[in-house]
Amino acid sequence: MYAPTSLSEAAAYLVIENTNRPDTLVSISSPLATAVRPHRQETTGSMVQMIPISHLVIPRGVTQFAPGGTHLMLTDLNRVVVRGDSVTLTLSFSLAGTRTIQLPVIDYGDSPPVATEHPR
Ligand SMILES: [Cu+2]
Repeated sequence: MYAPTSLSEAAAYLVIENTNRPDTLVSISSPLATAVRPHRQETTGSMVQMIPISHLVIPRGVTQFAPGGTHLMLTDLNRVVVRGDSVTLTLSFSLAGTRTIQLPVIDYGDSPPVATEHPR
């Protein structure tokens, strides 16, 4: 996740590897934020819009969230996070159940960390 410049919102990116049947991400929560929702970004001309996705389908294989595309939007943060912190996210999938992960906080311009977490 990139260190946010305000407490109003932060964008988080991750890689989900699904070795099973297509699944659906039904909800996400974090102790850091009032709400976490998947968004996709759409560019029409010079207009950039973020559109909430209520049920994000996770196909078999690798799903990459990335700047300019699908991301998780955390809103109403309850504390300041800076580079080096980590943020807990709990993701609930309709088939795979609940997974809790730790997302490292980096600054814009830092290279994204290599995914190493394989929660069970
Ligand atoms: Cu967004």
